[in-house]
Amino acid sequence: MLRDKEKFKYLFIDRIETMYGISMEESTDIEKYIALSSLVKDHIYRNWVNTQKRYNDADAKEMYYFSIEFLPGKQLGKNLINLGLKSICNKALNDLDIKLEDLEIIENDPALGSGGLGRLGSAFLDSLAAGEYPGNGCSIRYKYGLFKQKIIDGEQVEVLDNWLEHGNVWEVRKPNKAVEVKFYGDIDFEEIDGEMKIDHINYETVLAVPYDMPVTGYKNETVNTLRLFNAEPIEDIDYTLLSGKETKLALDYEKSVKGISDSLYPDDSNYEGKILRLKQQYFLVSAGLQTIFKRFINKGGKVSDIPNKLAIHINDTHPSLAIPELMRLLMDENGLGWDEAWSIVIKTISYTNHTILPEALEKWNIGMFGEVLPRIYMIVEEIDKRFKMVLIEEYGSDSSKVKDMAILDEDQIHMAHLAIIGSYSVNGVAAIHTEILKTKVMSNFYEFFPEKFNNKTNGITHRRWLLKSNPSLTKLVTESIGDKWIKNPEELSNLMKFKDDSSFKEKLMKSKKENKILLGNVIKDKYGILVDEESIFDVHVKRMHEYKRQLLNAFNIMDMYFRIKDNPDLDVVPRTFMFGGKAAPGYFMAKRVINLINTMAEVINNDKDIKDKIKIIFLDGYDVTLAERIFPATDVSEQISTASKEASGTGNMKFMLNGALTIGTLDGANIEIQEAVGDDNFFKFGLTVEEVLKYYDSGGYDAWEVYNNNYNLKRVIDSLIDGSMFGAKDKFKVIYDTLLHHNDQYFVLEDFEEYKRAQGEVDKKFRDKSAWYKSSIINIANAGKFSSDRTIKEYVDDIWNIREVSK
Ligand code: 26W
Repeated sequence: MLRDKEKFKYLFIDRIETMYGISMEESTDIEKYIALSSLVKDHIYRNWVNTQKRYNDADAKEMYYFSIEFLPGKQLGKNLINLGLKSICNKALNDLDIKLEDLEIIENDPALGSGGLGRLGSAFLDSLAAGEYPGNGCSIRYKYGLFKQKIIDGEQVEVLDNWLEHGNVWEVRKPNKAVEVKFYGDIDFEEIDGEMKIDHINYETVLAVPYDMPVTGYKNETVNTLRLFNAEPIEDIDYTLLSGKETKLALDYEKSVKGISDSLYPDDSNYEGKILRLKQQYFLVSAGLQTIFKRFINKGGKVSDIPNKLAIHINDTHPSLAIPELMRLLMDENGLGWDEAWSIVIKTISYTNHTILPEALEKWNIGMFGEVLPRIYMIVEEIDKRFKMVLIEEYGSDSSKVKDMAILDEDQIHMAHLAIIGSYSVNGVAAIHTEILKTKVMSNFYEFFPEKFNNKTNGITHRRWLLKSNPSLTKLVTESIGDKWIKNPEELSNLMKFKDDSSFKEKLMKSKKENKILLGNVIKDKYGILVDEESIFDVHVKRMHEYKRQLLNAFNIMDMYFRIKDNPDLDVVPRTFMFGGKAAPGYFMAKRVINLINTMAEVINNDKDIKDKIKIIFLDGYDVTLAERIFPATDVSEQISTASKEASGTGNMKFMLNGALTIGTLDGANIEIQEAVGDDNFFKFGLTVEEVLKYYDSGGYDAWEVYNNNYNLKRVIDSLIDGSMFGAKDKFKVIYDTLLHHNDQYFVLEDFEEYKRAQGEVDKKFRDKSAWYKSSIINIANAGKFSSDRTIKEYVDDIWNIREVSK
């Protein structure tokens, strides 16, 4: 149908006419975008129905990936590529004087996530569909995504992200699949012919209405589902019939219900025990499991067969209430006994941990939890009681392990403990991270459940981060090694034969330059700043957090600035330093660092003595779509977290795939990237994980000492308060104090000199284009193993035990 240009043009024009009753010429870009997407959607929906049918016919085991966040990015471009319709669509629209990218801009990024965890979930769904695996996503249809970031007077300002302003053409509402989720109320016990009957009464009901989005596979006819739940009142309320008091009650009810799927919590590393967040988590798991259960039973599934037919994965602890909720469904709604139910749960649910930051680990207050979720609390209490019995059996009642591994301790519910106890698999997201879980953070659990712990190093979908977002490099790679790499990314290793090929290097340099010019145009249009594409594009984009050390990067730039002020003829390769990333609205220090970077940019970008040797840009509103512009244009990828703090990182993999060289600590997946490309092709520096953990365990780090023994560093730190750079005294005193008076928790001062050395090596190597692009080729060639296709294959084989179901 759509594979013929003339047919495509006819159907597109016809769709605008039939959708809006206007001619194509009269239509706006929004109407053109919606018409085009709805045309593509029809194609997808047919495959969607057939895929479901295929899974049913094959009686396939299906996996459901529960995540409080997903970051899918724009869908039109990706779907056109996956359907193999991109070029025909381009040609058809060109004939009609329409530029596809002008329509793609219309689509809003579904910003239903805050960072790495959400984006990883979306990469996994893409790789599951590409692999023809029956794997689906489950989350919340937030009305407002993660806030939009504006920088005003150098400060972050949060703006509501109304991503549904044009609706969401890709979703389909399924009211007939809606289910009820119960909050509050009381639990009633009733003895009926010897059986203890549990009854939940006086509860508040919220209707969970699914909105399904198709997840297309690459050039196969597989279409999986991302199900997003919307919270709605149980029935429409006719206020005209209500008294004053009733009206107030009804208004409160409606408000509290709608609030559940209103907006995503913007914090990505700091747990806040907010009731609404707890209601969101239970809303997600109860709605998700109820709809999955109903479908399973309707298909004739036997409850006892659930572990063989369903795999439920929880993306961090945020959906870990799936464990007690599945127990409730099995016992209260399917009449199973505790042991039978438990044996099903611990063979069905698996868990991934994404962070070791203590402040990110969820611990709900027992009082609040019990009030909001009375029945679930009873079940959690019983799980805790029974596990304590097992531990006492094993270690004796006075063992500290009993308390250390408890789910309920003091007045808190330790969600990570519940997740580990209730899952058959517990994985970290990079080799070093999993080691730290085993030896440090969860060592008691590893000793008790060694068989559950495994590593699954993260990955990225190369289809979005190369094929879609870097067409010039894609063309060069495919011309050189064919296009098998798209379905099998390890094929990229065939590029190694070009690492000393000067004509290939020429072409790669040309592609990089093209992408740098494209990004330069975006920066000129948006900020009016001219960037030199011959300069080193040195990029630091990720959430703002002290452990990610945007501050260390800033200090090195300030030092460079002072050294050029000392000696304006200082021979440095011009650098364009780019920063991007949102700070959680309540994260004061992260916001100070955003302000520092913007204030530095103001001073340095306009300082004549610097003669454009340094340019600093803070790219506001960092999201998936902006990232697609940035990675292809980057020379240096900043992965400089304090060793042991970054569980994996995934931006590091996207930069590598686009031929950027990494300057980084041996932290998270940086270690595996460095192992893959070798010392010569990775600028490593800084304390190792062992050294950092030793300092944390046995102290011995004195920030003042480092400060006092390093003139350049001292000058930089002093400029935070002495006005030498920012005029005003004490402009960044809070940063100064945190480093010196709170002993620099993230070792920014300790790693400064090493980082500076590594940046010196970057400068030196960049001058030798042949050497630089040899390393660039080696990075691209070794990026295949960091595809989420490899990661998903490991999850599928080692954890979920699902099989591909191809046409
Ligand atoms: C309770 C608040 C909260 C919200 C989100 C705490 C923690 C999170 C996420 C787990 C934070 C996150 O996104 N972690 C990142 O996950 C990526 C995917 O595995 C990793 O690559 C990053 O290293 C990790 O920081």
